[in-house]
Amino acid sequence: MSYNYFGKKILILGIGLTGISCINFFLKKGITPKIIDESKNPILFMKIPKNIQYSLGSLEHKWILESDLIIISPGISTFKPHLIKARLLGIEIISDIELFAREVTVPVIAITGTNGKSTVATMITKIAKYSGFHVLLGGNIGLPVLDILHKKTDLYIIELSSFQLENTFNLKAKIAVILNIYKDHINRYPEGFEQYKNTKLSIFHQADTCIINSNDQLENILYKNKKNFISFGKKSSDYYICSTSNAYILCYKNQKILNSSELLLSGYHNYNNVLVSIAIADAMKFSRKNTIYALKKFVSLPHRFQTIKNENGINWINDSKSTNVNSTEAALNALKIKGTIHLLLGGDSKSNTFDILKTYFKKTKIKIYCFGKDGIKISKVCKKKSVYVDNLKQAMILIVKNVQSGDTVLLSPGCSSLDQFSNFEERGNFFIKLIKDMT
Ligand code: UMA
Ligand code: ADP
Repeated sequence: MSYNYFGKKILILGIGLTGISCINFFLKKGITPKIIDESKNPILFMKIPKNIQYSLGSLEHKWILESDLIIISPGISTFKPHLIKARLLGIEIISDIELFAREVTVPVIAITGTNGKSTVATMITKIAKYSGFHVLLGGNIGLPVLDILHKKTDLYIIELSSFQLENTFNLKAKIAVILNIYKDHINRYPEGFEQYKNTKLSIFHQADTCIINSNDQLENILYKNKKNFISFGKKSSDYYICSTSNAYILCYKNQKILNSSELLLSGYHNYNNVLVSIAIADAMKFSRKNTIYALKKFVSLPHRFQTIKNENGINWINDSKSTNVNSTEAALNALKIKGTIHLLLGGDSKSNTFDILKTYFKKTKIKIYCFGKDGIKISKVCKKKSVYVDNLKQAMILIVKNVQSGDTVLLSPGCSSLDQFSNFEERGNFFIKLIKDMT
């Protein structure tokens, strides 16, 4: 089906990376959209091309009800009352991913999940490159998909957040993957976790092959919809992990593929990421030899369980990309140490709770330094072992006084950084600077 945008009044919501990529998409077609943003001072304001009409300061603008087609940036909730009204009046609201999906002509691997998206999307990109494919990676990882549409490539690998899937209806992925579904972004979904889960599941609607985590129990849904699927995770899955006394073995059916000791990555969550990357690579029919070669060379992306310094018996780990409690849990499970863990936890919890860490906190030698917007709330999970401080720097002052050889200091905040930083990179880089300045 070909889509014609000529003669339509097109409005873009959000002057961020997505909004700017949408303007350029339409300008290339000879169509001039309008754009609005709630902020009076959007960071990318200077990127708006000349002759584009814009409005700043509010999204409740008369242009909304005057438009035929609205493209919404992922950071903007689609459940705002005036957008619900627009939809009820028949105004079409779609994502940039939908625009991409309508035009893409080469195969797409689409990856979503609560945690691990960027890691797995990058792993599979590296594997595809080693396998001789020309491949482009984009989406939630930081490069809008419209900026890579119609570029020369054999394959697209796109990382998708639930926000991006919300208004996407025609994505026909060759392979679609849901890495895991944990409670996150609860503040965004009026109907709660089920709505978040169903949004993630929509990635499978028109996919050729679906890859699922057997811990998420999606098999029945896929059987019912006669979907072609591959599972990873539990022992009964197609791809699974066996433990031995000193390592983990990654397996497919009864075949051993890789020993975790051969990897540069550490942590069970990362072995799962490697496992699912093997499943994707196999489904793409990439040679196993290239796949294993690429995976053995793979190192953590910055800010994902990344060792910054290991000196005087003290290990300093930056896991600033941990923006929900499940990623903190994964980081803690990856630590096998005799000394004390000094955990930096806090920021904006996005209405999530931290109770799943209670048992772990009880049985572990741990000191918890809670900071930021929800620091006080989080410190109540394990009052005895927690202190509340206003910010990361104050936490580090205490840690530097307390830390001993054999200990690990872990920033795995389990929260969004936006209460005190512009993004997780800024938070992680500030932590790295504090380590350098204070130790
Ligand atoms: N804005 C409003 N009203 C709102 C929210 C935002 O007007 O209620 C405006 C802001 O003032 C700003 C603009 O919208 O000017 C920003 O739009 P955006 O928040 O959608 O951000 P983009 O710059 O377009 O980046 C988006 C993704 N951001 C979000 O989903 C929040 C980027 O993911 C993604 O890399 C980029 O598109 C390219 O596809 C970032 C992210 O934090 C990394 N993602 C979340 C996550 O990983 O947890 C989902
Ligand atoms: P995403 O793109 O989904 O945010 P990242 O690969 O950037 O995922 O990792 C985000 C956080 O989640 C980091 O703290 C990382 O250590 C953690 N993480 C990565 N993979 C997993 C996984 N499979 N399960 C749980 N946590 C994970």
